[in-house]
Amino acid sequence: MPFCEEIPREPSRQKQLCAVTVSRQKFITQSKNGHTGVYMDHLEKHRQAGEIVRKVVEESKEHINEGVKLLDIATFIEGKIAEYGAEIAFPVNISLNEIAAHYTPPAQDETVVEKGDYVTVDIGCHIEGYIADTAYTVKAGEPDDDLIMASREGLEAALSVIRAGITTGEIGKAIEKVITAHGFCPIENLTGHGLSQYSIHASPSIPNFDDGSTVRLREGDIVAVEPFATTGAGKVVDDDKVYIFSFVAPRPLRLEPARKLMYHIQNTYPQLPFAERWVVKDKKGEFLLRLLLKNGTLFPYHVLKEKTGAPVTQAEHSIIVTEEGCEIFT
Ligand SMILES: [Co+2]
Repeated sequence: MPFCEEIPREPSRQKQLCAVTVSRQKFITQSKNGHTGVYMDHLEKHRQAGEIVRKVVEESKEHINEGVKLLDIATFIEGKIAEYGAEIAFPVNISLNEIAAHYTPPAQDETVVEKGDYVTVDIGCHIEGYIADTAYTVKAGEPDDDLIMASREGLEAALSVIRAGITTGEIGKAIEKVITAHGFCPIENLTGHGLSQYSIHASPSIPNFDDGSTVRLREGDIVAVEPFATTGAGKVVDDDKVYIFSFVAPRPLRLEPARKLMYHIQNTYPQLPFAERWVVKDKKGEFLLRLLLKNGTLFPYHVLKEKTGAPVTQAEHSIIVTEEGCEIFT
């Protein structure tokens, strides 16, 4: 699931960024002493999550056909994650055509896939907070086309240049080169991101074009790389609709049922994003959820659509940066 650069990071997220630095230091100290046990255990959990998400990706592809409801695809994917013994890291994003990300069907969604739709599926699962994040696009009822190949080859190009010491700007350059060679634009305000325990949007950001960034990847960094390609202008904008939220902090609420919902969310989804349909099933519930959004209890992940309404495709893998290259674990 991408990070949208125009979304400001609220304080709770900044705190999580500090945790990344801490775990990195731990890695460095421990590897110098030859005691990588604790950290390797974390990598093992990322890998386990990766293995599960890989299986879910393969099985979900067969499930995406014309006439199938987005809601059924979402239920299938989220059900499989649980069945294979992982937890959901974020609501499965199922984005059609000009929608780039952050769409997940609400409880009453009747939308069905139509022939020729670009269907972008972004899936994340975790083992004890260690996340695997991956995405793909298919064209319903049709073979993969050039726009799908552009984001996929952009991802391959990025993964082929990544190693410890590379700047994130150089990664973006590799992605941009491939996508523009296809005659398309990368989405400039969506980025890949670091993954830390129970945090899907940790530093560093991985741009999808050469933004000149001189931030360098380090051995042991865990990042999700996710190029987006479009026939449009290469920028996404917020739609009014929001179906994915995350908990920020408890706030005063007068309405008893709204307070109950707030405590339920705080207890069940204290860190990772959740879907509207996981917590409310009807209009009354939706109203309560909007109250929580308005008073700052929740952070909204707005549906992101391409500025000009042009179709978008995505490809994503999560990796561990190594001295010589990277290990793809999704
Ligand atoms: Co992601």
